[in-house]
Amino acid sequence: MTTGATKVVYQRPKLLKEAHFHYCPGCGHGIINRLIVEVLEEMDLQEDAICVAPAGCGMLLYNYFEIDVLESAHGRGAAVATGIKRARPQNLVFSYQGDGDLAAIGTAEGFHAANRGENITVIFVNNGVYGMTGGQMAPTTLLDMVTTTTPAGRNSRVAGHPVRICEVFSQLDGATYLERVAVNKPAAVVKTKKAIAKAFRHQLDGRGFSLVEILSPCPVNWKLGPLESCKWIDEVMCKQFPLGVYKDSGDDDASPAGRSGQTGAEVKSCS
Ligand SMILES: Cc1ncc(C[n+]2csc(CCOP(=O)(O)OP(=O)(O)O)c2C)c(N)n1
Ligand code: SF4
Ligand SMILES: [Mg+2]
Repeated sequence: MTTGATKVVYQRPKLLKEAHFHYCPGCGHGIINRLIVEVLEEMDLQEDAICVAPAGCGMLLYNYFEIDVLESAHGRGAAVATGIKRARPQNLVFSYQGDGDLAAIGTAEGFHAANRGENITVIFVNNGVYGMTGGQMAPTTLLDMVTTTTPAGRNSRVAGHPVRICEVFSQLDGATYLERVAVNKPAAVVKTKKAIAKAFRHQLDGRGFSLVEILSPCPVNWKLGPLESCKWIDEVMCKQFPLGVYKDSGDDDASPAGRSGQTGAEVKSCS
């Protein structure tokens, strides 16, 4: 759009309410929230989309999204989304979940929704910690990473290894689109938006379970500045969590037989 000599290249998405984000400076949640509503707006899904919000820093989504939002108990997002989608298959239903939410307390719900091939989308925000409750270790916390519950760094002998959700879920025949992206630099943000749009399209086409894992900075709990946090994702986090498409049923038949054997389609490093 052009107004006089001024070309408008960006404006606030209509589906983002006029509210101030409560997120800390440099947090990735705000970027991810904006991308989701941009995609919904561009796909004209305002009336059809239903979001299931988590317990975690993303819990106040109803303050920001101009769509229907339901709050779920901690970790139960994929189960709640399953119920809504089964009752209202005509709607686009997605859960928004942190790594504590999906990969710790909600492991069973997420894993089995993926295994059943529920036709829902999970937006999975991996910031390597329990952000909201003060930066405790999450299943995704890197080895040697200092958190409030691993003050000497995560030690695999007592605290296990970082859980890689895309890799784990890619073993499940019911999961048909899995991609890991990041929001630490402009090109990565563009890719993240494309991945969210692709996941929503996947659901609208009835192709089964889709999940977009997004590496997202939490500067406050990482004890890094916003810029350092973005660099840390590239230099450290991406080594443990390589970006890329882990599964994509593509044009294949979305029947269970057509869903299997598509793992590790296109896995890339960060840069
Ligand atoms: C049943 C239950 N157990 C524990 C909590 C406390 N709690 C709230 S959010 C949270 C962790 C959130 O971490 P994550 O899902 O990674 O989201 P983030 O804040 O990092 O985005 C926990 C343990 C809760 N709300 N409900
Ligand atoms: S604690 Fe971390 S995840 Fe939560 S709002 Fe602050 S920066 Fe974001
Ligand atoms: Mg987290």
